[in-house]
Amino acid sequence: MFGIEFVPEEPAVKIGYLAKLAEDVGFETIWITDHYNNRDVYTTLAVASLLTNRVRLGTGVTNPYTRNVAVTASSIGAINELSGGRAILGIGPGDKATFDIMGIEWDKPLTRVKDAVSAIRALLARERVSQAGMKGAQLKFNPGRIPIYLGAQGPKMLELAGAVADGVLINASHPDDFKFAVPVIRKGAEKAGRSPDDVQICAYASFSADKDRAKAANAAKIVVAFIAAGSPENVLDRHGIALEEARAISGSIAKGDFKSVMAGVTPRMIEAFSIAGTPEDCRARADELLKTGVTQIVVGSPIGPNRESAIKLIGKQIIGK
Ligand code: F42
Repeated sequence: MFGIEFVPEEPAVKIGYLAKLAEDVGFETIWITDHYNNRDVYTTLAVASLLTNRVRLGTGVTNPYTRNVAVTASSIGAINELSGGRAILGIGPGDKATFDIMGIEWDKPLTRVKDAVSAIRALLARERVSQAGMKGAQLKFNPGRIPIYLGAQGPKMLELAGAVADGVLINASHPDDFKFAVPVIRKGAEKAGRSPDDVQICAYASFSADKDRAKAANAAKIVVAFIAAGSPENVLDRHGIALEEARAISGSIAKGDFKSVMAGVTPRMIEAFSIAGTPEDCRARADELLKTGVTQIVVGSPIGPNRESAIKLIGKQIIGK
């Protein structure tokens, strides 16, 4: 099964148009990212809801710091109503760098996400909620059933996802990352007395497809550079990437020297941190991921050197195969 990520860096109507295109070519879920400096995630989901008929639509992912959880329950409930029951709530600890700029303290992210999921589930069930700092909050409308997915990377967050979520969105593209993550999620589910098969596992991957392999790889470079620069040492080790190579890219990003950033991205980094290549290459990688226990491949930025033709190409030659 395939999903696709859109970043609301463009007007909601444009994303809605792309969401419809993605639906028409066979994608099953549309995920919209949430960062305060882009367009609002729920406005974008509302437009995408009205322009599509079948796809599921999710926040990919929101967080409990920039939005009060009662407001989140109300917002995703409204999207569920508008879309005829197609909403999914994706929630994670959020992006520390943007919180620092907003003056928001990132205290106890694991605990915060755990409490948020529990409170949102109760709110969506129309209970009166006195947890996660609330004092008797209750929705005045019936939002319907909404699955909750966690955005997770670290082992404790992955285990929590296994214990409490309907699914997990993992920012990774390589089978080795899932060989690590899937057993942790399954252990979390088993410890909580759930069936591990009840947790959907989504590879939220940097993806770039084109008939020309070199063009596809080149389009992925800038996204891969940021992933390499932000990866912890154990993840770099897992993929045989030297810490100095990744640090050199971070240094070039900090200086705004994008020529050096691009020059610093190695073929091994592209292999580790993206699914990039011809439709056949991408399909082969998708099949490898599905074998590790992944249930959904989320096609993330850049999608391809030319986004619209890449969406059509992926529909025809990757999803359709
Ligand atoms: N972030 C956004 O802000 N917007 C997005 O649109 C977005 C999309 C997205 C999609 C998929 C995905 O996987 C991640 C995405 N993210 C997005 C990033 C996400 O919000 C997180 O930043 C990212 O997933 C990293 O989170 P993590 O799973 O690595 O969790 C962090 C908090 C971590 O350090 N986890 C540790 C772990 O092992 O899992 C545990 C830390 C811990 O235990 N902390 C204790 C606690 O109680 O929280 C406190 C410890 C202490 O000493 O205080």
